[in-house]
Amino acid sequence: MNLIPWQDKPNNWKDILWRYSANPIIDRYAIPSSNSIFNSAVVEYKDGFAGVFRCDNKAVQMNIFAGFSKDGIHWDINHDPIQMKAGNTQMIDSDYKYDPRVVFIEDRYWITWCNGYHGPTIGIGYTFDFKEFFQCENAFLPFNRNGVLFPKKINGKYAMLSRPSDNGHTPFGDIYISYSPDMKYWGEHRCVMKATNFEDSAWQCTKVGAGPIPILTNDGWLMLYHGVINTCNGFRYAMGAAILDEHQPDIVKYRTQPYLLGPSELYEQIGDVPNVVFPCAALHDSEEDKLAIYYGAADTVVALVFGRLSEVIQFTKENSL
Ligand code: BMA
Repeated sequence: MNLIPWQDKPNNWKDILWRYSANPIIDRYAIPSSNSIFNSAVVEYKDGFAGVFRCDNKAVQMNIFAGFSKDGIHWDINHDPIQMKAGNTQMIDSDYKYDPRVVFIEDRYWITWCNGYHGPTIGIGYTFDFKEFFQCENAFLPFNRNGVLFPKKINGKYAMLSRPSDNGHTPFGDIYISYSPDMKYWGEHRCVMKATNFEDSAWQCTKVGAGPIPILTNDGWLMLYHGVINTCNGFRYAMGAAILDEHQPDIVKYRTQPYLLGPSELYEQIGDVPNVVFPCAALHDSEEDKLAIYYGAADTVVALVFGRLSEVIQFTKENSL
């Protein structure tokens, strides 16, 4: 167990989550080619951390890059994008790659991302060492985004959340779950959670999408997710939490009516796409009751926010829709 990034809650702090005081942790120009680095995923790796980063270049082409860190805060991101080799199929086209998630299951690190194959769908790959990467079959038909694997099999099958979408800036979006015996063929698609009615909880009334890898707790799977409202100035992305049944995760036990994190700092409100917080990864330490969430801010930089796992769960139960 590595020491995950951490800062204590500031005195007199009222919210459930508190931001890292030196946010953002990754600058938009952190590698020579980048226009922006955001919506990225990290995991514990060896005696430190590894990650897969979304770096859009200055032609604003989207791709994913491997990176390493000793403390989870200061990152060395490779200057060249990940080159995939053929995994469980022949090489398939990938016009672009973005919004990665990473999870260790059984013997390797699995990566999902939004893969450009006649429009966005969910790409899957794996690595053992963050040096050599293998690309597998796409999980779904286009169009789909926000593919997020569970960290272990459920009822003997791999499980993945996703959000069917359109080819543009989708004005709708609900979270589904699908199962696979082998990481190649996906089925048993079930609806998990829909966007809300405007009157009930407006910040998540346009679309919702899964964020970090779900975390198993005594109450079920903690699923952090983004919710979107369409305002007169465009979409606004905030983060909420839901708790899904451990054995049948299409059952939503609780779901926050208020958001847990909304775009309110300048680096969240100003950037290439204003008013976006977009979580893609979380590190946790159950014994120490610590949670560190990585999120893209304004589609420009990566930032970090902390919380107590127990407080997030209690808040989710007490403020449920
Ligand atoms: C979504 C994706 C995300 C992005 C968000 C806000 O459709 O493109 O990568 O953060 O829009 O622009």
